[in-house]
Amino acid sequence: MDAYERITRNASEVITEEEVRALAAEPEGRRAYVGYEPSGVLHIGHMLTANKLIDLQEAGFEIVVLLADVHAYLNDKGTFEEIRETAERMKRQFVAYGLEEENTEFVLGSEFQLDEDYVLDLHQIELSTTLNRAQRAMAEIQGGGAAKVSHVVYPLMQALDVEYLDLDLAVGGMDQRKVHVLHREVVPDLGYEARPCLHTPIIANLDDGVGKMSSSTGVTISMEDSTEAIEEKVNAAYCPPTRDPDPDGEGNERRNPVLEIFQYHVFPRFETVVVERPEQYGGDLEYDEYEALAADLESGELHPADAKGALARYLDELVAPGRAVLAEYDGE
Ligand code: IYR
Repeated sequence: MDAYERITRNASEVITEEEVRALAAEPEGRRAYVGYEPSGVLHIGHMLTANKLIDLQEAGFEIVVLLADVHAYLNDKGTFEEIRETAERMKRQFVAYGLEEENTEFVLGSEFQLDEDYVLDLHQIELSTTLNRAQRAMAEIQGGGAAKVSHVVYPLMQALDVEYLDLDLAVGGMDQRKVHVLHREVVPDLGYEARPCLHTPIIANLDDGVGKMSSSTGVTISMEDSTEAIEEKVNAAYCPPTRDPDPDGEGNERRNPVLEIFQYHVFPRFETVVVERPEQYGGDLEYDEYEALAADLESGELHPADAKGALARYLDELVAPGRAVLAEYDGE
């Protein structure tokens, strides 16, 4: 796999391909980041962008993880003290998940977002951005309730972070794309260069394959889950024997979340995937790539129940180190 393929594998979108190709041509020492609002427990959404950071690390990039404490505060996620404490917990789970501490720079937003230069740049963007534009950028990020002034400041700060952290690439889920596009439009007016962006997919809801899996609205997998909880959730998941359960759905409304998790979580982290089966049902199956597993599910060679058994096992392996970190906090 060449650097460009590794950097962009499993991505939903890159802006722009030409700019990302230029980075891939000389990846050593380039800096890429994802920002996260600190939350006590990592879930499968955090793990998906973290997989991309691991790809980038393998391609030679330096990785910055922004623990966006000020952003979480503006998005009404608690008091500043609570958020700070959660940030440390989140950092330890990322390290347990596989982002090596010595190769990853963890930065708190408050370390630079309260500096005079940053705040004055922020006010300049506020002057040139309409309320409507900022609100649209936040549509998929904002928590429930009426929009507050804080919610329109939030995306403008995110647009500035890329410059202040001296980054070459901004990474995020597809829910971040409007903020990243805003960044590309507004920072040139401040004399800064707009940076390329890469967006990862959002996995479908586990129980029905519709919409997006989210900790706030439905079943999700998180580092808090026990082995049994993971088995239960995966066994109850929607998994028809097809990649495309809704061929007529506009924008593919109903999807197969079990296959998506194999594609975006399991295959990027494990060289071979073994589906255990009793001899009487044909014995174990082994896969080196997602496509082969998906094809077997579609042909009937691989039964959804067996696929789910394997998925639960691999997810449990991915979650186990973070679960151990959380257990330490519980023991305190
Ligand atoms: N908006 C993100 C958090 C965030 C991301 C980046 I990239 C920043 O520069 C700042 C904040 C979220 O929804 O979690």
